[in-house]
Amino acid sequence: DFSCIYNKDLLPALSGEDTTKDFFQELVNILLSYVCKSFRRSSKVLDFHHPHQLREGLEGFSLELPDQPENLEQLLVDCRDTLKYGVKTGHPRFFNQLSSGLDVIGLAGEWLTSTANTNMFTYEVSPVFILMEEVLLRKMQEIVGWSEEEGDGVFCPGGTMSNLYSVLLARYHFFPEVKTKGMTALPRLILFTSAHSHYSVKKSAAVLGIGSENVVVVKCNDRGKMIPAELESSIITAKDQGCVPFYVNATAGTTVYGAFDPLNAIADICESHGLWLHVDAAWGGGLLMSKRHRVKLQGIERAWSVTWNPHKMMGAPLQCSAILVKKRGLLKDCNQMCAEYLFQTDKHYDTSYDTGDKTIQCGRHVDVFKLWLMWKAKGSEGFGSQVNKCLENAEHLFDKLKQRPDFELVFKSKPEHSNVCFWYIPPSLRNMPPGPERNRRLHEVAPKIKAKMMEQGMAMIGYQPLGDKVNFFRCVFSNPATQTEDVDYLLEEIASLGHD
Ligand code: ABU
Repeated sequence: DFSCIYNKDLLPALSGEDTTKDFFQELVNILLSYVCKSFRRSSKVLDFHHPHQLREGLEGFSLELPDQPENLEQLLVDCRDTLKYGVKTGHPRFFNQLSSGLDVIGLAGEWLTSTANTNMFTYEVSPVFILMEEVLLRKMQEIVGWSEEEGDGVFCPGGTMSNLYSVLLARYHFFPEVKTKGMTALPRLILFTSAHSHYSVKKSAAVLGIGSENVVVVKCNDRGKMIPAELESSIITAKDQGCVPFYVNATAGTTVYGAFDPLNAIADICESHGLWLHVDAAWGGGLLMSKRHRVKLQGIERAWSVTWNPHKMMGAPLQCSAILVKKRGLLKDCNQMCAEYLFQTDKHYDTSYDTGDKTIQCGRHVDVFKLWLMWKAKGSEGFGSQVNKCLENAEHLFDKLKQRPDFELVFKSKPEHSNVCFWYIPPSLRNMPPGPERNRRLHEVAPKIKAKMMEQGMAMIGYQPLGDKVNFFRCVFSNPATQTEDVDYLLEEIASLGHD
């Protein structure tokens, strides 16, 4: 019973050691119980409440901050409630996001990371983690296919930041004067990305002062892949207009369709026009770990930079995202500010390991330890099997959908990644001819089913419209806990919630 014990009784209080151990023991019990529940199919994925309900406080769970300290018993109750009203993203029936799953070793790594509570900017405060980052980046560069003489990189907070780095570095590579003189010293720059690519490319252009209107959106085929001929003609048009193309983003695993752009054809165009090629493999990068599927990223070795998020397909706990850069030294030249209070050059060790000055952050979270530990636990081959299993689940879903008259696939070909996109067609729409009225009604189906599904809490899946396609479900698999029985369950759940 911790009802008479307070924060002041824990370490660093004198004789606080036993109380601290007891408190942590209790907390670990709460966390372990949550971990076990996350894998149990009989438990809910979520216990949904509207924001105003949670804000007002549920069953004594108050978000308000007190003036006087509360006892540790209350804090443990708060910890339990925080997990209770959250979403179990490790549940085998959570299909909502590209990042899902609860990797036990990864979680252990995250716990250790928080315990160490250090900063990735200098070797002097993070000696082991800095070297682990170097080892991981080298391994990932090798898997991408770069030579030993090439390659640099950092782990940063998510794929959007990784993509932002790529635009920043490309601009600096061609126009180093931008670092001191700013955009006024530069011509009108243009970058290219496909219609199915992630919105972070446009966001990067906006953040970096290039302007989102200077991002040319290249057409895709029906499958969501960039059409190389369209890219080439867009580049020529931009040049004819007096603009300066400098950067092309190709996507390896688009967010919604899971499509892979034809990297070699795009690399040929970039080479002939002298443009920086970035490959956004935030989602698809994990397939490089699979002997069976890595062929889908053929040509990635020709990229100048690569985004790869191990927190997606490799199941590392959030966050874990790398920007890999082929040209060594560029990150440092582009971002270095030489703050003397932190990056002294007269330290007694090799200060090239003070990697913080390569980044656009100052303080940087340790994102590497959990991935390093997972890699030790699974080996590269273990990651490969994990990826294969997720894609097998996607194929199972695809096969089931093909057989069922109450569902319709958004595209008929086999999924390349683990994304499967489909509509549920309620009985009232099944015999309706295609046209605006059917589209209007079909557009309302997925949000209604999802709302009911969230209220019931037994599964979770995302939906979106895309181009001329009205709202459809996107099921993605990145959780190794998911089995084909969960896929079958999902279809039955959608059909029963959506039946009118
Ligand atoms: N950064 C893309 C993540 C999107 C998703 O999980 O659906």
